[in-house]
This record gives sequence, structure tokens and C-alpha cells, in this order.
Amino acid sequence: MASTSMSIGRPTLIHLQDSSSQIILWALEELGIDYDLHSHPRPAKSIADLEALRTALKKTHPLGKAPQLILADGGRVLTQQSAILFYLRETYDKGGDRRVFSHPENTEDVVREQYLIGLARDIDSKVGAKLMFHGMSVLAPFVVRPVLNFVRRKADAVALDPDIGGIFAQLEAELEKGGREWFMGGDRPSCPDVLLKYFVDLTVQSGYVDLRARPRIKGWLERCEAREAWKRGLEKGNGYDLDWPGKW
Ligand SMILES: N[C@@H](CCC(=O)N[C@@H](CS)C(=O)NCC(=O)O)C(=O)O
Repeated sequence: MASTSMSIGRPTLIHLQDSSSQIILWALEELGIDYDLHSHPRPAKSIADLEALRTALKKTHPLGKAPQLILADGGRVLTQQSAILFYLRETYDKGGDRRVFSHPENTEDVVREQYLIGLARDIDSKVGAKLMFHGMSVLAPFVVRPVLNFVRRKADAVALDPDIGGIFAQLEAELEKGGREWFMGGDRPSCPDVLLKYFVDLTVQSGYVDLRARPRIKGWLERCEAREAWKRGLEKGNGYDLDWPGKW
């Protein structure tokens, strides 16, 4: 059963265990605002369980995915991690000393944010493709597995692994430039940091990248995880296991 508590006047996060909505929990905790949490457990492997989850998620938004943010007026429901993050920043992190996220200060910053979001989306598509091939080769009937494994190995070797390696090399270089602690520079995380956290975790936990060769990304992840808000979010999030290959 999902745990529910919703009230008018506070945003509500529709959260899914072991998923990207964990980073929205992080953002909500960073901002220190009152919010309600409606948490769905990650279903077991059966198709029926998955359909039940999607039916439940579709009650609040037709896409049937998490995260969803029901805005404080109880009306509009936002989806898409990046849109939710920017909404939260622009709505609740107005400025002055109470700013918890770094905000763009000029056109260069705006372009850089979009560039970093683009890298996060690139990871999403490459890792998503790897996971799909992997899932197919594990779940397919025995007789077709050799063919699927062949296609999978080709796709990994020719495109997906080199692409993922290239993106991580780029992220490493972005942190190296000027000794940045956060991807937008400065002394605090930005929306792209929060977004990237999930995609980096997904790649690392799936075993698709080895951070021993990426000390700056490793250090950045440790900085993210040292934040009290991250720890509080994890306690509330009901699990954050993204090792999908390990679960099949
Ligand atoms: N593009 C969406 C992706 C949403 C999405 O695929 N969420 C996954 C969890 S990471 C989900 O709801 N999965 C449940 C399902 O597919 O049934 C975003 O940025 O939020």
C-alpha cells in the first residue's frame, strides 16, 4: 500500500521507491518547505503489479510515472524531474541569504544549465537503452537469447559504452575546470547537480561505469551525499536501489 497524506496549501510529492523521485525529495528537503509525501512501493516483478502501480500513478497524472508534484493549490500536477526542480527553485528559493540552490546570473549560466541538463538526458537515453537490451536478453525465451545477447554486445561495444564513457569524461572535465565543487560552480548545488545525481547513481549502481577512474565525480557524489537534506530525503524515500541488472 502507498502511504498517503495530502493537504491543501502544501505541495505533494508523488514518489516511487527506488526511482528518480528521490532527487525531488532531496530538493524539497534542501528548500525546507512543508510538503506532503505520497509514496508508492516499487512493485514486485509481476506484470499485474506493474499495471497496478501505473493505474495508481495515473490517478494523479495521465502519464502514470513518478515523480509528480501536486502544486500547493491542489490543482496542477507537474511531471518531469527537471521541470519540477526548476519549479521548486523558482517558487520557493527566491533569493537572499536563504538561497539553497545556485541561480543563473547571466546568459552564460543559463546556457550552461541547459548544457548540463542535456548531458543528464544523454545519460538517460544511453543507460535506458543498455537496460532495455539487458532486460530483453534476460527475460526473453531461452531460444532467442543468443541472438539478443549478440545484438546487445554489439550495441554496447559500438555505441552505448563508448558514449557513456564520453559523457562521464566530459562531466569529470567540467568539475576539473577551475576546481569546481558543483557543476555550476560556487559553494552550493544547482538544479543540474540535483538532476545529475540520479543519472550518475543509475549508471554507477547498474555497474555501467567505474568511478575509480573519475575521482572528481566521486568527490562530487560524496559532497551530495554528505548534505543533511540528502540524508533526510533518503530516510523518507523508502529505498534507493537502482541496480536494475542486479534485480533481473
Ligand atoms: N521523463 C520522466 C521519467 C519518469 C519515469 O520514467 N519515472 C519512472 C521512475 S524513475 C517510473 O515512474 N517508473 C514506473 C513505471 O514505469 O511504471 C521524468 O523526467 O520524470
